[in-house]
Amino acid sequence: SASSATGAALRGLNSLTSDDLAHFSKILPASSIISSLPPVKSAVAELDIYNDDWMGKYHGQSTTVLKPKTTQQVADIVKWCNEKRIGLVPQGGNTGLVGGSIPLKDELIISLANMNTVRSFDPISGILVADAGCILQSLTDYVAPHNHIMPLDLGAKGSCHIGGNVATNAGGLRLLRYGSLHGSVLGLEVVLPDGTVLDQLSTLRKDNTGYDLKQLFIGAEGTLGIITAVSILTAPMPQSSNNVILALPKFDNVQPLYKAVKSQLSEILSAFEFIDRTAYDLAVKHGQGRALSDEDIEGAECFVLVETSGGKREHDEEKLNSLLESLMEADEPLINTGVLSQNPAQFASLWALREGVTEAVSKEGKAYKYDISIPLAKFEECVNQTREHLREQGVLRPDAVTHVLGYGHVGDGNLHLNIVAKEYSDEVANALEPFVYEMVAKYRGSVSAEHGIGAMKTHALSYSKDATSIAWMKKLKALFDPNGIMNPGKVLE
Ligand code: FAD
Ligand code: 2HG
Ligand code: ZN
Repeated sequence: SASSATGAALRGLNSLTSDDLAHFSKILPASSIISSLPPVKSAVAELDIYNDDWMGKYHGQSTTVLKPKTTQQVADIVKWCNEKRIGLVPQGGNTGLVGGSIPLKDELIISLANMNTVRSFDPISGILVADAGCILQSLTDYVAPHNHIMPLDLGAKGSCHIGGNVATNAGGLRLLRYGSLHGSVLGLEVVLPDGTVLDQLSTLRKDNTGYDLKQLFIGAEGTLGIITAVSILTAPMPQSSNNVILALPKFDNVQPLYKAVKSQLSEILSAFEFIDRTAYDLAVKHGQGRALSDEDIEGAECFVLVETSGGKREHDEEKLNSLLESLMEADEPLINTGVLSQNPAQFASLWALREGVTEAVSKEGKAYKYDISIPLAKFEECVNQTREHLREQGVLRPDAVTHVLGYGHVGDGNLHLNIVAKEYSDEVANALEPFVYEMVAKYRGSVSAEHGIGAMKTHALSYSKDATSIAWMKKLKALFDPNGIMNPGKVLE
């Protein structure tokens, strides 16, 4: 059960005491400590922001949040925690969707929010070195005047930290074009569980000097160390960007459409994102982007957002227009219509329809989120099978599950299966699991495409990873963190 898993993860760890607080007060100024314990006893209500996750699904009981400003302060805190066997949770923007950033019980929260300075930027190479607590949007704003963009983009950009992005190996909306963080992150600075600082903050594109240790921390979700700085390759800003929303009469057209779009747009294709009709309707209902006209959405079963980014406006528009023409003029058109953005406001509005689904779902109710990799051909089947299964289980009803929807990153084979309920309840959870994980395993898919394992899926890891892999993950964890203080109970049980 969940509580026995929590018990096992926290075994041998100690709760914070006033002695610990007194020690932290020597490392940090009072303004960087939020605690309900004496001698600090500060704004206790403020603790909730750090104890509750973005979805309102996970709730910790931490008594204390520390907000260091320097790597040395992080190192001093971690060293103490290791000696005193105090569990700690690194926290970035707290936008994670798998409960990884929230303590299981009363572990110490270390927020990176005050480590938010850009350390360097080279406009020639595009290499940016920044503190882990820099907000993704602020880094985008920082490199923009130098005609560069961040290699990743996601709906949480206004709150998530670059350190959190790296810790979760966030995918997002640009992965199709710029690849994963395993490629674009060039270096990391990490405070290891014993308080040692691992300085791998390289700014080299090429560096084959043995084991690439930094890769271990990308996607480790704070279980192997605290990332304090990131060196990342940014991309030249495209000179021209366009987007279009395509309305499809049926899901079966998505695959041939993807093939046609890839071959015709070729090097200027920068995103190919999918939302089903339920996702679209929820986005519109909750004011994410402007609704398309009734005529444009008539008979549409799902939608695809295509973005192009290139070097020359006329060239890109010509390609996009001839793509649309060829799609519409085919004997059996793959699309009903295409709505092309005509100006920056429309460009943003079309994106909002896709990017805003998560926000819309959270306004509609309580979300169960399954972030899965499965063959593209199975996207619709998975959503429909889940809905059918919930109907059979008797939970598809106005006071339980209200919506089952699918959207995601087609090019990456990543479906976001969301189930919206009135409340989080055991009844709904038991109807969903292990059903969803068994479905994913049947397709040899992944139970986590991009959001991570966190606290949500530790028990589900074995659906996607074999016993040998999990055993080696555990050995690595024990090697780095023999006392199990670093984000206990996350990723591994
Ligand atoms: P947090 O939520 O604070 O933490 C996430 C995990 O990383 C936790 O386990 C935490 O302990 C660890 N962590 C945080 N900072 C550090 C650090 N400095 N060192 C070590 N460990 C650390 N995810 C995607 O992959 N693609 C998307 O498209 C996407 N879209 C989203 C849209 C919305 C509206 C929301 C709310 C979330 C979305 N997410 C997406 C999920 C989430 O935003 C990402 O996982 C993000 O990268 C988390 O960053 P954060 O700073 O908020 O981390
Ligand atoms: C997205 O692609 C995010 O919009 C969030 O990864 C998905 O909320 C979700 O399930
Ligand atoms: Zn996503």
